[in-house]
Amino acid sequence: MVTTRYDASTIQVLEGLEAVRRRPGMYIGSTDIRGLHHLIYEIVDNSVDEALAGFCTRIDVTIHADHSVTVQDNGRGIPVDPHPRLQKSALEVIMTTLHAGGKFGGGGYKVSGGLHGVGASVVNALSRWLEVEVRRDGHIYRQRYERGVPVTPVEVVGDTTPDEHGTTTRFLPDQEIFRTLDYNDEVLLQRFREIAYLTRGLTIHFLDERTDREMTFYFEGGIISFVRHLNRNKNVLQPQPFYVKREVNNCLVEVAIQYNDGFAESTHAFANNINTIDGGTHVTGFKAALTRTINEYARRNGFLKENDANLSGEDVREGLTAIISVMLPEPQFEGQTKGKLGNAEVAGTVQSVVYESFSAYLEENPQIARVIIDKCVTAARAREAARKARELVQRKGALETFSLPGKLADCSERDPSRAELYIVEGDSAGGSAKQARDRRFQAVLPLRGKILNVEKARLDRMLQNEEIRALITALGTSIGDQYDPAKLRYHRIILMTDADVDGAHIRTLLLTFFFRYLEGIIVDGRLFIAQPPLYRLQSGREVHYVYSDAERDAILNRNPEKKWEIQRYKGLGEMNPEQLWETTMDPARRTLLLVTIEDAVRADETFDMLMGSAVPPRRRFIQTHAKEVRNLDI
Ligand code: 28F
Repeated sequence: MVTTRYDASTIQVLEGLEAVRRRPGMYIGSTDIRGLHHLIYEIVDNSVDEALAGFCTRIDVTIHADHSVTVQDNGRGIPVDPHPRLQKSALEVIMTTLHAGGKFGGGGYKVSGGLHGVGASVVNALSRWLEVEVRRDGHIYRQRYERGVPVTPVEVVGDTTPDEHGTTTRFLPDQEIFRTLDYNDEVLLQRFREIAYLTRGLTIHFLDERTDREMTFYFEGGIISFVRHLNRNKNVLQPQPFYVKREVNNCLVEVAIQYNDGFAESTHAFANNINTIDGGTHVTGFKAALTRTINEYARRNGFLKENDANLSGEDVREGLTAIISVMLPEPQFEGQTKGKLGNAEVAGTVQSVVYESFSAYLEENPQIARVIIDKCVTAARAREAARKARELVQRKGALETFSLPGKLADCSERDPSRAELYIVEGDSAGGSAKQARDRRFQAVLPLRGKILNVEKARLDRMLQNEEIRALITALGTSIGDQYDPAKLRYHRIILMTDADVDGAHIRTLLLTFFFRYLEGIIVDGRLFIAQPPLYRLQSGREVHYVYSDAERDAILNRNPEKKWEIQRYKGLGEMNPEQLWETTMDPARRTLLLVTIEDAVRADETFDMLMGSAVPPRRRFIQTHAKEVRNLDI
């Protein structure tokens, strides 16, 4: 400790640091890569607070080769004046006292990082070393800490000019605490992009000196740009997104809405820049206002007759892309992952802001209102039709599992946890798979040609599609909100399609279908992709099945003297049942790719681009990525 006086505040500081280092998970959630990223988010959030207060326009984040991180902002600079009571610089107090420096009081909002603003002192305690440089009042001040303990006083190290101001913090996470110092650029960039969308006009620049990866985020349009980004591959119903920003009883409400002609809802909600993935009162208020506004407008303007039922929340959110962002001084987060906003008063605030502004928007833009209301009314009709179709189908019991589709070659195993279903593209490959399989625990369902493009078809039409009904019946769980995992007849579902463009296309369609209507199967880790071999190499009696060009070259280079017969497999149908079994279906020798939600989301986006109704990007994708499309690896 630098201070000579060993007073109460010094003891409090040491106890605080000790507590943080003893149980870091209490403060930053974990000490794996997520906790490592939280250190960066905490420091960045302090700069974001400066931006929200209106004093910072740029944040630079740099990852250095030595795994230390620098965050720099051009805000006012952390105050350095001596703390009246503690005889220490305000800077040292803020950097070494837990929960110090809370920026409330001045009417400003404090965004809190994923773990709700534990503050820079926690980062300091968990860093091998940390240095802060403050440019303000014409000077450059600096202080250095090691494991949170000051090892220098706050000292003037130079002069600065009035337009060179702000705070720079550089720190090296302590390897005694963190198992890995290997930051993940993608994850960090995703969070910085989100922050830039949520803080219009703020520039966030990222540089990873380990890879020279550099990226700048700046969105003049803020959350308007955010909804445009989410709709980038879709046909939108409004040329400009709807936007409102209003502060009501100390709660800042900001909402952007832009409908597209699809069926999926894509709403993202934030409270103090935290992505509230489990929703909360701000989302409840938003949904209530949207449903009420659209129903009232539809009735007032003759879209709904007297005795028509109200449009449901689901109807009014079909094709909706929306960003809800609220800022409040004392946010309460609930749930295991703290992803849900609990403040009760926010529901009413958001509801009134959205109801008043969106009603006015529809009144002022009758043509846009007509397009939106028409879509909601059509959705209600389709929902009604789907309900009737489902009842009709269920009355006939066709969707129930007792009448399985003819083409399903079922297995004898009755215990789902030991049974697996191969969904095979094309009847020839299907035939080959039926012969190759082990019928005790492997079922095969051949899917003829391109199953219906689920993106375009509404639920009712999809239910009538033969391929889809066969699949739903074979799985046994029903779909969407009727999905019941307990009825799943196979605990491993394996997509086996050709390695060519068509196969990749079918795989994308199937992944989209599972993602949209059977997400539980992906979340439970039960959806896989079979890996058929790309080549068969033979020299004399020696045979190799290889799964990549690299593997092929490795074998050829290892035996340059040998003469190889190389067969490239274009489709599953080129393999005889024995080969299909030993290379792709035998659990002892096959390779299966587990489908994760990220894969499904990527497939959904790729699918959307390839199959969505917005034409240009699809053409661009195929033209510019033509060679990859063959190996569209979803
Ligand atoms: C790289 C990390 O931490 N930037 C920060 C400021 C600016 C002020 C401030 C911070 C404690 C209780 C006020 C300056 N002048 N970047 C950062 N920039 N903290 S952290 O004040 C904290 C004080 O409230 C600041 C006038 N008011 C506030």
